[in-house]
Amino acid sequence: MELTDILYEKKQGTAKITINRPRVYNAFRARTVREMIWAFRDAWDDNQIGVVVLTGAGDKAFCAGGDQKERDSKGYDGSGGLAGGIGLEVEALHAAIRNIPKPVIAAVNGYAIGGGHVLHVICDLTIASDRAIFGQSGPKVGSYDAGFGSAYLARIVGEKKAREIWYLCRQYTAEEALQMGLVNKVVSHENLMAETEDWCRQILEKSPTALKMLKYSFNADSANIEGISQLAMGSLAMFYNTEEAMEGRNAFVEKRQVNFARFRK
Ligand code: S0N
Repeated sequence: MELTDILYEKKQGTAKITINRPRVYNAFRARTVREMIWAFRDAWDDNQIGVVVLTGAGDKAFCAGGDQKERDSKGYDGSGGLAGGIGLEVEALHAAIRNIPKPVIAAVNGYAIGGGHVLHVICDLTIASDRAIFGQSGPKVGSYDAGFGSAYLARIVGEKKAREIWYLCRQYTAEEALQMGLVNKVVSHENLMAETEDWCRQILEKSPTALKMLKYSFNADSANIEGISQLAMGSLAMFYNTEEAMEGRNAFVEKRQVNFARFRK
């Protein structure tokens, strides 16, 4: 597959996927998601690969979620409606990260916001730069991930904190994320990749079958969220086709204050 939106490299047992759209803080569009799915499947099939690293290009962002400039009332690729869903294959991407039988490490090098935050939440492990910033922004821009983005997040940080994260759309420092158990380790920005490589080395020394079975076991307990996610993405496709959702998206793109007051009925 020709790759325009991600970088993909394989070295000494590690596959590294870098979202490469730094001008939009590595926000993803339909093509970006398709390329990431392809890369995860390639790493899945490659017996030389024992661990996958997901990161973002540049030093500003890991990923800022769905590209709001590519989104309209018909979703992210104009296909819209029930058949086209939201126009992003995010459920397939989430499934690839969860189901690849190898550990996936998010190396968070900056903003992890919205759908970008959900990506690191789903990864097995997260190592954060001390400049990383975490948060959900869906209710600000007329969107939500009511599947893994909320239900699985609550398992990690607890119900109260997960509700705070989504309802207030605050941003959290790497240290705050560490305190709430949202990341495994915080390191200086300069050491992010060296630390991540060290974790990869330690993983690669371990039994691949044991790691695979452990991952399946961890996943089994939250597997029901996949069904919730289907409902969530189905409802999101319908929600995108409303004035309320477009108000959120338009306010972000037009760089103005959002006004949802008229939708409180
Ligand atoms: C990341 C933020 C907080 C950074 O703020 P800052 O430092 O003030 O920089 P900006 O000037 O805002 O941004 C720099 C440039 O990057 C562009 N940009 C940033 N994010 C996006 C984006 N998501 N889409 C398109 N462009 C983006 C800016 O426009 C700017 O470029 P210029 O100067 O040329 O205009 C801040 O940028 C921010 O809040 N970004 C938006 C984050 C966001 O709302 N993401 C989507 C959130 N959606 C959800 O949470 C929905 C749930 C979900 O997870 C999901 C589920 C399924 C499918 C999709 C999604 C999804 O993520 O939408």
